[in-house]
Amino acid sequence: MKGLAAICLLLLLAWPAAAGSLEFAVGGGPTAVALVELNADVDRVNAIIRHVNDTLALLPNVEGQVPEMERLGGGICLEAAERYRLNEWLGLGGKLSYARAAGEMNGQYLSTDTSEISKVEMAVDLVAVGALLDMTFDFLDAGIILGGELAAGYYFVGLSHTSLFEIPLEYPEALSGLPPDAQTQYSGGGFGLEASLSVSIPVFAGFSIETAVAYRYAQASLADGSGQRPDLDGNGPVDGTDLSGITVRIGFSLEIAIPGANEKE
Ligand SMILES: [Ca+2]
Repeated sequence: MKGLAAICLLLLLAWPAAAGSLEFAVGGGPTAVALVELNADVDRVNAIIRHVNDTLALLPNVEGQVPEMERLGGGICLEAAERYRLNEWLGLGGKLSYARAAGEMNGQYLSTDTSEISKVEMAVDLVAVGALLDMTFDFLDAGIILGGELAAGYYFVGLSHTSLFEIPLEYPEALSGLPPDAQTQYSGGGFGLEASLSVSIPVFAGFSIETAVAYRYAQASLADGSGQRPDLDGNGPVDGTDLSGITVRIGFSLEIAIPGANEKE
């Protein structure tokens, strides 16, 4: 972090002397988000569902099976960047990114004697918005351009969690440790780093199509209005929210020469 800040400062000091242009870039694509601890909760929720399903399947007066919860982690990421091109090789700027990962499950059991319905539902929706400073560098121009990017900044995270676990009265024993009924919003965030490799294909002067693979390392901490951390399974709150993962993105960039600055090339 400190090293990157020092480099950014040096580049800023060099800024007035440099020839340049402005670059705008937008892109998007699939992203994987680790969410290790939340997924451990999801696994335990699924273990409870399997246990309840198996137990109720043996009872003649209860019908229905509840599906397992989707694991969290696959989603989409969108981003928009604006950079100052110091020269042909180096750009410096900032970007905003938006990533979302969600999972849900719902099902029900029917008690055939009483027509009572017991609902089991869960939905988790995570949105992360990153505000990052970034540095791009092109290291090979052979018609197509190979480049890289380093970025550092803060991710703002919102997580909504709804959960309902109704167990039919016919269930043979008292069932403890059920996921808590919830309708909770968590928010928070954390610092992160991103590194990517890209391939740009110039389409016409100043306009390129770019595809990139990026790795993000970020750890966020989340809490609800009363300071409670997320707990999907009722087995204790998670310590952190691991936003790390890989994004594959495709997009385009537009480069505009700044009037008065020396022409690039
Ligand atoms: Ca938990």
